[in-house]
Formats: sequence, structure tokens, C-alpha cells
Amino acid sequence: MHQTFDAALEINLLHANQQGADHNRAHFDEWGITCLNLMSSPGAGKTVLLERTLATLNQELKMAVIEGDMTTELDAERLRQYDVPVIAINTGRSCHLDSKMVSGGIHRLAHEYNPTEFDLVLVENVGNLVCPAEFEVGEHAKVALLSVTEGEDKPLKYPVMFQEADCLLITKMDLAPHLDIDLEKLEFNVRQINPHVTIIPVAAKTGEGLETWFAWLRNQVQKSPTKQLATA
Ligand SMILES: Nc1nc2c(ncn2[C@@H]2O[C@H](COP(=O)(O)OP(=O)(O)O)[C@@H](O)[C@H]2O)c(=O)[nH]1
Ligand SMILES: [Mg+2]
Repeated sequence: MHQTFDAALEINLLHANQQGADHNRAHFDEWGITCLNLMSSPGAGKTVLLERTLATLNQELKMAVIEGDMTTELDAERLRQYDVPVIAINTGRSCHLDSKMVSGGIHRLAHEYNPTEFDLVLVENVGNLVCPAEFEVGEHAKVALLSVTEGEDKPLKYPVMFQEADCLLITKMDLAPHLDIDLEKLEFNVRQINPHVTIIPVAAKTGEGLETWFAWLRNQVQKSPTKQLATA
């Protein structure tokens, strides 16, 4: 009985979140913005990847970041050095961003800037391999990061994140030679869960794979319906 109630509550919660996510996506579409949701366990390398991305693509794309952390603006401060708007959201006790929090973030962005000037909003979700995958925030695509230090079994143990991902970045590839990680096994495990996900091995530290990541990003921006209309 208790379980039935919990399940109903969860369905309502996810339904309300989904409605908020659809609303956020409608705003992004109206403004011609592509939104990507970056998710991983804490420390997989989301912020460093964003630093490299902002530094490299700053001249080419008009970007903004929505930075989710339970507390502090430490990551937001790191990213503000790249001269892009960074909206910091502290989630308090929540282990993920939800669509309502991100709605607050995009309205702050729209209040301070002309939102139609932006091409890309990158959301750094709270570090957690489970919950963020359940809560859409209005993104057009989900990017999961898994570092080589986490082990090849994680896609099997935490399948939702890997099922949902459109792109999976295997991060910290520079460390792979020092570990026992079996990269072929890792890819095999990922494909069991999500046969079609784009897998890109990267090392933000050395630059390995970053051009492939940037190409994937550009392609996502090109796919924006409003951008296609504008360039038609
Ligand atoms: N060796 C190595 N370390 C990295 C790489 N990317 C990130 N790190 C380190 O991993 C730690 C966590 O990175 P961070 O970007 O803060 O992870 P986040 O919690 O996912 O945002 C930091 O000490 C980074 O310097 C990489 O490509 N190679
Ligand atoms: Mg971070």
C-alpha cells in the first residue's frame, strides 16, 4: 500500500517536472538556443571540459552556462573567467537540477541579456550518476561523462544515465595507461545499454578527442530548428 502511494507520488513529480521541461524547451526553441545537459558523477571532469569548451569556441558561438551545485559558486566562478554569462543555481539538499530550477535560471538569463543572441546553453548538472538522468530540464540532448577512473562496470550498474545519453564522453583518457581499465569492455557495456550513443574518448588535460567533441557540439547547434530557418 505504502509502495503504491510512493510510486504515484513519483509519477506525479516526474510528470510535473516534464511539463516544466517542455516549457523551458519551448523558450529555448523560441530564442534559437540549443541546450545541452551535462551529467556525471562528481569529479568526472564536467567543469574542466566546460572550461576548454568556452575557451575554444568563445569566438564562434555565443554561449551561456547554467551551473548546478548543491552549495557554493566555486565552479561558476571558474567559468566566469571565460567572459560568458554563468547562472549559478544552488540546489540545497537536492541531488539534481529540476526543470523549475532551470526555469528560474533561464528567466534570469533572459532578464539580463537578449536571449535571442545566444546559440548554446550548457547546463552542468549536480554531480550524481543517478538522479539527474530522471529529471529533464528542457535540454535538446544529454551528455554523460564517465571517467576512466570509475571502472568499466558503471554503465551496467547505473543504466539510466547511459540509456538516456545522446553522447557519452569517456574522460581523463590520459590516465588510462596507468589503470587497469578495459576500454573495449567499457564500450561493450555501454552498447549493451545504449547501442546508438555517440562515444567520444577525451582528455581535457591533453586535448585528446576535444576536436571530435567540438564537432559534435557544432552539429547539435546546427540542428536547432530556428537556426536552420535563419540560415535558409
Ligand atoms: N588527468 C586528468 N584529470 C582531469 C581531466 N579532466 C578533469 N580532471 C581533474 O579531475 C578533477 C575534477 O574535475 P572537475 O572538472 O572539477 O569535475 P566535475 O566535478 O565533473 O566538474 C580535477 O582535479 C580535474 O583537474 C583530464 O582530462 N585528465
Ligand atoms: Mg563541476
